[in-house]
Amino acid sequence: MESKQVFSVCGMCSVRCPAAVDVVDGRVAGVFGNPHAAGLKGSLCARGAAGPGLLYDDERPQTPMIRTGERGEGKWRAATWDEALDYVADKLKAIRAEHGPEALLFSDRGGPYMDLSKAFVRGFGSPNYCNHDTACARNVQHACLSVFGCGRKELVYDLKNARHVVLQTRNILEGINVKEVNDLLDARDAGCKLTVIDIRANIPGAKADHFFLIRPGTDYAFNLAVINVIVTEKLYARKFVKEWVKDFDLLKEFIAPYTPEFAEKETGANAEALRAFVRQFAKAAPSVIWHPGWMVSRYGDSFHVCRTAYIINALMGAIGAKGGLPLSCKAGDVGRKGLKQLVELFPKPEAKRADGAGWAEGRTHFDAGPGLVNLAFEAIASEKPYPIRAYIAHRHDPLMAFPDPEAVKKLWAKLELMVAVTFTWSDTAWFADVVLPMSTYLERESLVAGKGGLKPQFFLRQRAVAPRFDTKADWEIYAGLAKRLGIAHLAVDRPEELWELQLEGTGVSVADFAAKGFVELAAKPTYKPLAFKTPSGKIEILSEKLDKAGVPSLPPYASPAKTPKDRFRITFGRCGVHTQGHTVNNPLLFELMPENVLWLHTSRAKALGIHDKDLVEVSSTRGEGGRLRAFVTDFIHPEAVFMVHGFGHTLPVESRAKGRGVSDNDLMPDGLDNWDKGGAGICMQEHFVSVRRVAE
Ligand SMILES: Nc1nc2c(c(=O)[nH]1)N[C@H]1C(S)=C(S)[C@@H](COP(=O)(O)OP(=O)(O)OC[C@H]3O[C@@H](n4cnc5c(=O)[nH]c(N)nc54)[C@H](O)[C@@H]3O)O[C@H]1N2
Ligand SMILES: Nc1nc2c(c(=O)[nH]1)N[C@H]1C(S)=C(S)[C@@H](COP(=O)(O)OP(=O)(O)OC[C@H]3O[C@@H](n4cnc5c(=O)[nH]c(N)nc54)[C@H](O)[C@@H]3O)O[C@H]1N2
Ligand code: SF4
Ligand SMILES: [Mo]
Repeated sequence: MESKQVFSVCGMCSVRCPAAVDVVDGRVAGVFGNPHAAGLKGSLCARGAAGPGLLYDDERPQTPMIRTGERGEGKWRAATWDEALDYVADKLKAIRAEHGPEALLFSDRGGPYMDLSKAFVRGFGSPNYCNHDTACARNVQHACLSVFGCGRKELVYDLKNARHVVLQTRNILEGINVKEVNDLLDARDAGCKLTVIDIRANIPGAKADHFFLIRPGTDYAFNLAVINVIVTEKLYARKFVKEWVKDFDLLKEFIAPYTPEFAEKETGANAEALRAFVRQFAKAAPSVIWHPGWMVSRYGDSFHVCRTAYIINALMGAIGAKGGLPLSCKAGDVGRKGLKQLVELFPKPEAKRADGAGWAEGRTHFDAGPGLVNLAFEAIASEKPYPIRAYIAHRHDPLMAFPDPEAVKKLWAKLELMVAVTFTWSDTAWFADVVLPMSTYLERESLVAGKGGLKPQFFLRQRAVAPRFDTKADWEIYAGLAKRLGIAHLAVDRPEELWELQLEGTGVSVADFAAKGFVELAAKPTYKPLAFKTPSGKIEILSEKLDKAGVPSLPPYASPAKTPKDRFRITFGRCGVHTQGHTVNNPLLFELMPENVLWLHTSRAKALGIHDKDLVEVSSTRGEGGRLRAFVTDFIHPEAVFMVHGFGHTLPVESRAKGRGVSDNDLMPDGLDNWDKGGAGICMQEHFVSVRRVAE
């Protein structure tokens, strides 16, 4: 028996926890937390442990596939890699010759390895690199940029040292990041208080000191009332505010009408309970964290909910504080040199972004880096500002991640080439012209990645086992295309060529990763001194950039649309044992949770004659929807129904997931058109559904 341990990086969700893989006789025997990564305590989450379920599942694309029938019809022929890469490269060349390189759109899930995708797109000559984030955290990102002048990941959640944590639209024990969960639980053991604001009792809510079950869509009213209490009772960090917060007097004036009594009418949260909570919260300052949220593509004012969350942190003096939100350090902040960015090996493309991010009217305040992919889809259809004819979806499933998949397909109609690079089947891969199957993370190595934080580091994923099928690593796929398209630097034969390029001048060599799988760039945590990249160099409550784009920095509160009497507002979230839609067919995780259920309030269920576990039909205003079991509970707001996202699969190649549960995306007709002009997130919870009991 031959056994070894290989350092990898978990690939079961985008968090990318450091992993260690036990390999026995060439088979993966188990996947664990990297024992050298302190925050993990040796463990991954259930999904991380289910990695072998992905690796040893035969129901994933095993070889390149080229479509033979209509798009989405499911008729394929297997192809060799040479054939498939030639096919894609030839089409790309023809499209580039006719329409210019900007006719390529590329969307990426994002994460620590995006430098490779970005470099490929720029090497091809296109400005149209996008990530998935308008369906996730764009509102948080843009809120952070507007208040502090930096991206959301440049602020660390120092949960381990926190004294009071507030989770608003943040299901930290199910929307998991293992280190964050461990840090929060350690802080709780040391007496840290926890407050949860949600529309239902999620798992953190069940463990909280203060739990506010509020009316869906009223978080902005809640936060304005919190600021009102902080200001009127002078609970803010006076010295910090004086030194760092610009426009405090205007904020003071603005929040005057938004008393806790006002908020109680909107949110349903008891005014005195809110006051008591805010007083306790302020006592723990500056070691407090008001989490600005993660998946907040929910409402027309979610951007402002995130902005007020950040403003509350600033008023508490938590920005930069231990146990609050200290500034993340990069290599340069601890006297080291950062990784060489592959994308910077190529010149910046001449054409402007097709989605208008950063330049078009009303879009000047948006971060041009990863753009706005749904608006790029609109550009495919409108051909404005120019035609887009090729689309590569890399590790991205827009047909499961955006509302109204049929509407998304229509926007894609003018594409002459559509490619999916993926390791499982997905609705998007099924609709593509070419599927390029990527090896699972256990069968591939990846670029060196950098991670900021209090102790910045570089980490490296090694291949644990050989690919089971005819699949390739991402660097191999893009090297294959780069060779055919004449993109220098990426046309490599070995991963070491890229690693050495990335590590040049950093003082770190590939061999340095052998000991632990990562290399720490600093021995101790560094709490960086404050500095903000806003125009004033301060924390800005009023943003000139927003103003110029016609977005008010402090809009008056507007009550959410009334839920029609016989309908419910659709709400959704995660569960601990699945990642989005792509683990439902994983045999191990499917066994733990094969389908989703529909949460609805006892009083509403009674009126509809629905009992717990009854089969019900949920339908959108346009009539789409499906059937699932009811979960009748007192612990959800009566106006809402809730379901876990990612179910309702229909593909014949996913025998387990097929036909189980309902997809929330199908309940959001024309949902792509409704996006937040301030933060660019899609407003996915601005839809109403009806529910009825059906016969078994
Ligand atoms: N209605 C509704 N829509 C939502 C959400 C919701 O809750 N409700 N959640 C939103 C959120 S928070 C997000 S982040 C998005 C997520 O949606 P997406 O951005 O599409 O991301 P994933 O579902 O994580 O992965 C997409 C595809 O990439 C494949 N994949 C995963 N990992 C890898 C990899 O390492 N390599 C390769 N090549 N392929 C990989 C998966 O098999 C899957 O098919 O959806 C958003 N959309
Ligand atoms: N297990 C697991 N972990 C994951 C993921 C996964 O798929 N599975 N995905 C990862 C990704 S990509 C992301 S973005 C994060 C997501 O992490 P989170 O954003 O924390 O997760 P969610 O469960 O989508 O939503 C958080 C909470 O918002 C609540 N909510 C809904 N509407 C409202 C409202 O109007 N007001 C308030 N206050 N609350 C509301 C929901 O009930 C839910 O409890 O998780 C990451 N980690
Ligand atoms: S949170 Fe879980 S699934 Fe995500 S990377 Fe970490 S261990 Fe893997
Ligand atoms: Mo997300």
